[in-house]
Amino acid sequence: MTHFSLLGQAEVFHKGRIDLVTVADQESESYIKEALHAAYPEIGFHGEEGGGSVYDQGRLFVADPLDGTTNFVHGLPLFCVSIAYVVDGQPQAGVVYAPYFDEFFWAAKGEGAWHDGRRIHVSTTANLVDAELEFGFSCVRAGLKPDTMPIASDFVYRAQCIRALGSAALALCYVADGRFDGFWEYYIRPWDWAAAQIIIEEAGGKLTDFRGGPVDWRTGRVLASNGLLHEQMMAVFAERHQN
Ligand code: LIP
Repeated sequence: MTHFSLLGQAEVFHKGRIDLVTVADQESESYIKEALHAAYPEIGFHGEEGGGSVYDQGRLFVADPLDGTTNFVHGLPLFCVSIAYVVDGQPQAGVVYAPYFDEFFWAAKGEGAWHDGRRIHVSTTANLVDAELEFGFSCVRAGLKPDTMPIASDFVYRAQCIRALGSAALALCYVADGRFDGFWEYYIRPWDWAAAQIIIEEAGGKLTDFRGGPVDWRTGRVLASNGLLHEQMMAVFAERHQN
């Protein structure tokens, strides 16, 4: 297993009260942006640290240079780099790499989803009561207070268990390879889910908004599952979002 001397000792700045950025985020994004620009100068770039053009127009690379920054700062090894190639808001290819575990996930449209050279598939869990679900708290950073906790309490009594790992891109890849059965989050940004969307879809799962439609990248309501559980999870949201 790789040793990271930076893990837990990162140089940290605050983007907001609880929104952290480290030198590692910044250097990783500069490196990714420059390398992609050198190879594909005609393709735009949309990154967490430098922002960029809107998500749903033209050809873009969409990157989170360090997803799970708070984990990284606290010395938890659950973090990753996530890069998607997106055309008019539709992810065509995605890569997610978790350096501490040296795990590499990728997918491209029509070519399947892969984890370290092995084809991956979503789980076959068909009932919520047997499902392990993941969620996150992006809404807190955004200064919003949507139904995250009420929904979490709805799921905790219906699923086998719920978890909040702190790296959405990684957790979504865990849905793709069957470690998790489902995922939801309010106000999650495209760099957190774009690469994972194509990985989940190519693994046989679904990534939509809470009603089963395409995710609106501005509001970022993301529901992902193995497909079999999608209707059951949507029903839980429907109960809370009746109006
Ligand atoms: C974070 C995530 C986490 C989510 C956070 C945030 P960052 O990304 O992936 O799971 O809940 O709000 O978006 O800031 O570490 O790249």
